[in-house]
Amino acid sequence: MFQTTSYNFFNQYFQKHNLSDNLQSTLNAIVNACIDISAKVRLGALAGVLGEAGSGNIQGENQKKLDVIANQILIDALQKTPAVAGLASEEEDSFVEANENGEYLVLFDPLDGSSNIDVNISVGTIFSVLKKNSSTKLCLQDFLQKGREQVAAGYVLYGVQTQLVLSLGDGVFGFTLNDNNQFILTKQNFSLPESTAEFAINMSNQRHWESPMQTYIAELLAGKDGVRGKNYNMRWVASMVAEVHRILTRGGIFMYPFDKRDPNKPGKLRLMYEANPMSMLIEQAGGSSINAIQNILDIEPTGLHQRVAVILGAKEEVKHVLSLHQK
Ligand code: AHM
Ligand code: MG
Repeated sequence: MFQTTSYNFFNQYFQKHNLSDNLQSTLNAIVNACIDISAKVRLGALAGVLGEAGSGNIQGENQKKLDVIANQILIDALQKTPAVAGLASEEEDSFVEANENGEYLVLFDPLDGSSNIDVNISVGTIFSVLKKNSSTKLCLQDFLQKGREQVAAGYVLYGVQTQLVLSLGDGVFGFTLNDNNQFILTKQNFSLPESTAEFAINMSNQRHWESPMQTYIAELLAGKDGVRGKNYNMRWVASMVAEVHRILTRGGIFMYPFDKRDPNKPGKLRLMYEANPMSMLIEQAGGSSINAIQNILDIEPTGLHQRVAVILGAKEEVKHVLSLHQK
């Protein structure tokens, strides 16, 4: 059972990490926006927020009403925060300016797993915080930093409970939203077992995968009778936030590999809004994360909406997937 501590997110945790006022206010803005989003998600049909927005985003995906609402809540909150120089969202065509003298950049997927909104399955907000390194006018180049450069990364999962999972580069901490809209620290230092017997992948894409991924999944499906010598269980929620939360909590490996459906897309997930923040959390919890051939956190980004193959979780499994791709 979690040992709920009596101190809350907004003071002791920040103090413990000795965070600057600017970083504190940036994180506060993100977290408060997520508390507002959580309230909308919870009410669903009662607030008239379910269903399609009737619009599409830059990536040609249909937007749900809640995608649009969550995006706007975050933009409004961040633009009002002087410490934030700019932001980039999965739902925006290009980056958005915030404050001229801001120090931080916030990148986010406002509502990940949106295909699950209308069916009442967990969704979440994923965020990544970078420092603006130049003193010149905000430009695209400011955002194109490797995942390794992230100052903070996290997500808020709107699930059975609303939980915030955050890393400032010093472990991964979990907070649960209470009835007073405060995030209370409920998990110190998530720690990922190096091995696992549980995997997550969308099997319906199997015929489109490249051969190393075909080999890997065939090995897992062969269970005790195959080369891996043990039975594996499978889960697929289709919400990366829920999937990563499960892996941080009880271990596992998650994959959205490259597939041949569209050769112009090296994966479905986005490097800057999904892969980088989740990779930082997984690495900080003792796991690893690759795009099949290299560590995701070392990828030099070339575009804000860049897609990437993602294989993350238990170290031993990820290492095995890497070795199959090196053959
Ligand atoms: P989204 O950001 O548009 O919701 O898409 C990302 C989601 C991930 O949460 C999830 O892992 C994946 O898409 C599910 O894809 P699929 O529908 O192909 O199973
Ligand atoms: Mg997403």
